[in-house]
Amino acid sequence: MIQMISPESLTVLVTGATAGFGAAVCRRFHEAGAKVIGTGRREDRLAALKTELGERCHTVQLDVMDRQAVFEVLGTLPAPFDQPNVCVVNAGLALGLQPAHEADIADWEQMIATNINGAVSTVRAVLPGMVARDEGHLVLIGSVAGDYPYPGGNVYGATKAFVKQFALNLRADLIGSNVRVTNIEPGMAETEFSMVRLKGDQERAGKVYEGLTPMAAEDIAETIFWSCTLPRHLNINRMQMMPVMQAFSPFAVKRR
Ligand code: NDP
Ligand code: 8X3
Repeated sequence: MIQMISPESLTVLVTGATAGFGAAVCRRFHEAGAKVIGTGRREDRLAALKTELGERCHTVQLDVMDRQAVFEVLGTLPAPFDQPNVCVVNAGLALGLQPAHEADIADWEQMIATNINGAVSTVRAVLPGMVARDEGHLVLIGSVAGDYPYPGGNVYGATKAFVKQFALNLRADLIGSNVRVTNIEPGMAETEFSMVRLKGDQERAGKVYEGLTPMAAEDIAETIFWSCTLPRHLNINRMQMMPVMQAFSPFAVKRR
């Protein structure tokens, strides 16, 4: 029988824990006995998570776009939360679906600041401790949008392509240590993602998932939980996930 890692031995730091995947990841690990650290910008959501999960949960407000805050907050976590051995680099967003020539450059900059700079800062802040302790697992949240182009995916997809290559390059650097790195690459999952992307337009956001069964945040959380509790000698490099009702299109060809 394979020897799974005991969840009680895990201290799981999650960025973007106030909604969607991040909140579900906190709940999944916590129910299995892990300690969790939930971060995000919305304080009321963090307070609710702390109330729900109690003693084995620490929450702290953190905007991952603020590099100094990332290093300060993650460098001063209180005991017994100060040595995370799992970090789920999840905070992220898509903004807009306009074609590149009509997109808002401020949206592009915010996606880059969050999905790329935020991920890079988070990893750089937690990684030295993991390497020094010779134990840890970085789980980055990429996307199928980092592999497959689609109309309106422009900068969002490019940020997730960065995340994928960053994760793979981290593996290359960390060979010889016991620090694992996994890039989880989901397709359509119903969270607040589309509400954020479509700037609060509930009707359009609802239509994204109309007539199909999308993945749920809990599906992603379960996969992350599984990869993080696998025996220590195993590393899931990349994991691409889609609902059964999503697949690929043929190339678009415009005829005149
Ligand atoms: P949600 O909108 O439900 O959650 C996003 C989370 O990210 C929130 O907790 C939000 O917290 C946090 N966040 C956003 N910006 C920042 C910031 N600057 N600093 C800190 N936290 C931030 O979306 P999902 O759960 O779906 O998305 C989670 C990740 O999964 C993202 O990286 C997304 O790109 C990716 N993804 C989502 C897919 C989907 O279909 N849902 C598919 C593939 C990937 P707050 O606003 O409180 O700061
Ligand atoms: C989000 C998944 O398919 O909406 O990363 O781009 S998709």
